[in-house]
Amino acid sequence: MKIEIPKDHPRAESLRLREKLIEGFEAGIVARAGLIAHGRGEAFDYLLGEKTTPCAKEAIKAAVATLLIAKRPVISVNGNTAALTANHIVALAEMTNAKIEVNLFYRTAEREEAIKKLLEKVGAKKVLGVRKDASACIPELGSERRRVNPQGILVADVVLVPLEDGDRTEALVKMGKKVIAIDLNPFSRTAQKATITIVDNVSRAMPLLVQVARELRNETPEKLQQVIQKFDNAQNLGESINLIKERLSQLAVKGRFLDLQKGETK
Ligand code: PTJ
Repeated sequence: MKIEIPKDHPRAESLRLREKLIEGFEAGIVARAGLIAHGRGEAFDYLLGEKTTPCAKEAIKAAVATLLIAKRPVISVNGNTAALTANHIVALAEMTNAKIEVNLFYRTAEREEAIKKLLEKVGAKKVLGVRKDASACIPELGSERRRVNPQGILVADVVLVPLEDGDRTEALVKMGKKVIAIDLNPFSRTAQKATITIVDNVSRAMPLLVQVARELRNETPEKLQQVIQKFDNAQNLGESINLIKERLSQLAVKGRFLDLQKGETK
């Protein structure tokens, strides 16, 4: 059943994302657990104010510089990310010369194919990681995420992992790769273990990554290195956590709750 979301509904955007995920689930793209994972993300998004924070913007800039400087960048795609932002995955891959690889925790041949088809429909020329194409293995990883393409994630120097579970991030970092994670939960293992963590909703972060890639793509490698060197992931994560802490303190002040929802934080 598809519902009509009133444009003036105070939570219209959040409802629209839910509908996208439900449609993705019905189309065989999103895993059942993906709907639950989105709920956890929503809770953190609520605490962050449901907008891209200044520290997320900084992380996005460092992430783009890292992707542009990479020799073998790969964007790893799971069910939720495909359902929420397929066209931006393709645009970012084009802009940064990255490969696109399907990598699923709840891997089935049907879901791999459905995600590949969706990405191709929005312009992807090549999608790695489907069926026998994922013939290599990430060492020390038990889950289905260990299956990777020998010319893709296995040999990548930079991997963008929007919406992830922590094991693989840790394993990829151990293999010497730079991992860029997008995760609304700054406390998650993924967020804590990644090289660069973008604490934002993938539905907002992906279009911004594309926009910043358009801005930075003609910069010199020296300038891109400067952007990367200026960025400190631990400090940036700390800032996201502090932001949540401050918002919670403000929310606890009587009468401020609705003002904060409108974004009036002063
Ligand atoms: O498509 P598959 O088979 O690879 O499965 C994907 C899921 C998401 C089910 C799988 O990776 C999983 O179980 O993930 P976790 O361990 O629940 O972690 C998901 C993380 O993403 C959590 O920390 C959430 O807070 C965060 N998250 C959820 N929705 C969003 C998000 N972060 C950014 N944007 C979102 N929209």
